[in-house]
Amino acid sequence: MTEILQFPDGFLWGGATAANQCEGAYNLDGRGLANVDVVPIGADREAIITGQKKMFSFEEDYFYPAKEAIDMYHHYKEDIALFAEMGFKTYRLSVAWTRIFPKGDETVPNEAGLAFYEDLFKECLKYGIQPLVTITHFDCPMHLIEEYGGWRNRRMLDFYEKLCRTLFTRYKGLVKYWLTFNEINMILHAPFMGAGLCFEEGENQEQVKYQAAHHELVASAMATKIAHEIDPENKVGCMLAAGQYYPNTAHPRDYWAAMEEDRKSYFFIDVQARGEYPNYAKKQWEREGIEIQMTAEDLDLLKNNTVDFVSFSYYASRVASGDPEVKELTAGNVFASIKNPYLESSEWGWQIDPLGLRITLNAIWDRYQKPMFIVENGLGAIDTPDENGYVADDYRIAYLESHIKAMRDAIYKDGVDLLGYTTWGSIDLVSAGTGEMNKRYGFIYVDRDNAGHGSLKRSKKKSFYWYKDVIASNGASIE
Ligand code: P53
Repeated sequence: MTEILQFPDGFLWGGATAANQCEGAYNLDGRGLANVDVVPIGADREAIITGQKKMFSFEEDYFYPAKEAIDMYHHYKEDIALFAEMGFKTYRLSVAWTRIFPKGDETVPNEAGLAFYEDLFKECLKYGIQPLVTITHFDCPMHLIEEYGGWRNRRMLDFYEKLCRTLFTRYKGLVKYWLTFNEINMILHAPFMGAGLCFEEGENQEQVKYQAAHHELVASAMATKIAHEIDPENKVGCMLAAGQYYPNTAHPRDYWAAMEEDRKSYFFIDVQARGEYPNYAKKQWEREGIEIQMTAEDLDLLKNNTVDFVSFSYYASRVASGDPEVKELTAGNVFASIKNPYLESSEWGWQIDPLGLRITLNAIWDRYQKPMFIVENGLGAIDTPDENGYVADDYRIAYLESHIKAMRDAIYKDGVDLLGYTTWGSIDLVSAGTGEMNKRYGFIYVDRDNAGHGSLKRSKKKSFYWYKDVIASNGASIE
């Protein structure tokens, strides 16, 4: 039997970005301040994004890369034209909440913000590019954090509902694919970035995180309901930072540890895709004395408004051990993982595992039987451009090629249902984890460094031409 090389008809190839990592223009046209603006590059970043160190405004001696980022706010026409040149079928982006509701609790939205995205979506559609919109990609208005404590507060449901209604109404007919919360499980690992949570001394942090998670889960179900009411054509997805855990050895306790780690993440999708809290979570809360305030209406909303598809990011698989003596962790990732001796690592210590993508696709498919969408995948690497800004990024091509093959195997050999694939950071942008600019993922190089110097000039890398062929051949150029 000859192998099929082409992806299914209508497969949505594209790329992904997030507002705070590329737009810049943090204070223009009425935009308010958000958590993602006040996270600096450098040694304190981790303590800040995890909610252990409080930084609610700009402080001296810090550099805040999101303020200007790659200034896509002023370059979006040029950037979308480059995406179109590669043949993108879809472009995943997020809206900045604070462009639309600068403080978060206003009753009337900021027209300048709404007009900006309307124009951006129309620019995409001009080229036949479907926008895939993340409603919140780690951003939360600072006012909602200072006044209400971020997602720990139930009132966030009203503010988020207002945002969603505004978006679904204004962009009806322009946007069909929506994601409610980027990497919703990030709330457990980087709670200030994930949900605007900063902890008080002596507070039960697990309790706060799971209460905030409940609010986000209900908000997500509510958004799904409203999206369907406003336009039955709308498709709403959840979004998980995925990457299956492997047991460190065949010892049963290691398998158990891997299962428990996976459940920490699948917990969220179990609720969003199946509509109910899983028993293992209820039991865990009971054991740990965690009490979540929830109403009967909340549970009804969750039950009756599950997502249309399951999207996720995949960069690496992970390893868990039940042996307290085993501690060698991989570097540079908010997800703690034991080092896997069978895998190569990126320059940031993320382990490269294309078969792990096939494994993850199968695990998610087996669990939910809902269409899936890979909305982030890619290699963060140091690029060295020549004098024309050209980068011969064969390492990136090799990474993406092996992952695309794994996807193809999952589709044709395993029968999973996959809607599309958007690579992360299709244009170089600021790293969420580290705030660096030189951790690059793009097909398009942007002249800017970690300290904010550079002309912001865009140039095409070798991978740009490679991806263009992939899309034009619907995957068949990869043998
Ligand atoms: P950066 C950690 C682990 C998995 C996904 O990450 C993560 C993170 C955060 O560091 O986040 C997603 O930029 C996220 C993007 C982010 C991308 O992965 O640290 O949705 O915003 O940029 C890559 O290399």
